[in-house]
Amino acid sequence: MTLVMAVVNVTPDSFSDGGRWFHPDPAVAHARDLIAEGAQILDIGGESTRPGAVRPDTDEELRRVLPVVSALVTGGAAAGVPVSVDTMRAEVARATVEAGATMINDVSGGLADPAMLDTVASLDVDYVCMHWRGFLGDSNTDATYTHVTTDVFDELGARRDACLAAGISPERLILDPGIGFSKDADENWQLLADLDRFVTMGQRLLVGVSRKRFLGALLGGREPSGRDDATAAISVVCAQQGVWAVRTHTVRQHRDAIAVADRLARSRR
Ligand code: PMM
Repeated sequence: MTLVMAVVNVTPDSFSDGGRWFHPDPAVAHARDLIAEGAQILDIGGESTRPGAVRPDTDEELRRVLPVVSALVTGGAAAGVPVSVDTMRAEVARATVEAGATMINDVSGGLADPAMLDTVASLDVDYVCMHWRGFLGDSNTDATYTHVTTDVFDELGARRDACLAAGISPERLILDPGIGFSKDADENWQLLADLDRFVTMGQRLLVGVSRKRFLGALLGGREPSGRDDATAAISVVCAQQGVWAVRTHTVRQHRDAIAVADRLARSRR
């Protein structure tokens, strides 16, 4: 059954919940709430991927995420729920895995830090490799596609090969088409319509659409916090397509949506 990975952004500037959980204590309290709702993985992030966001330096990123990871794992607040860290930096990956994280979620698919793939291979933890064309808002980042699904499929396939060549085991590797990253609304919908192609790549698949801008556009410009029901509708689609996990800001409605999709699938069999 599709799992729910719940987002804990420890950033001052994330697009949908920026600043709310910036300090370790509220971030840990928020993580506890997400666990109480049924989160099956926690994803702790110290860097916003928002277009034009100023990157924290490595020390600042570590100051944000390490205390939260430690409180969750060593301090026991995660209550056994696996902790993932959303980072593009090998140094942050190493330090947080040493603090107990068991998954690294890299939105750059190893492209932002040349040391990332070797580091993850040596740490022997789960690794989310997302399709990425470059930093959002950077004029060098190419966001044009001939056919979005074919292009993302081919480029993600090349990153999968790079991960495997670096020694990351296929069982450890999770792929993500990177919805909303250098893709416009039509391209995001096309990728979601073609999820079955990504499932055939043979790796576990993660999809993150939670509260993203293309949902705001669909809903007449609604604010991020009003996009959770539409996100849950996509969780149903993901469950029906055999997606391994969805990355979301809330939990309960996604767990419920996935339970419905799963129950229906059992009656169809
Ligand atoms: N999206 C965001 C951040 N991290 N990680 C993965 N694997 N996939 C995503 O789609 C993804 C991600 C941006 O959303 P946020 O700022 O709300 O965390």
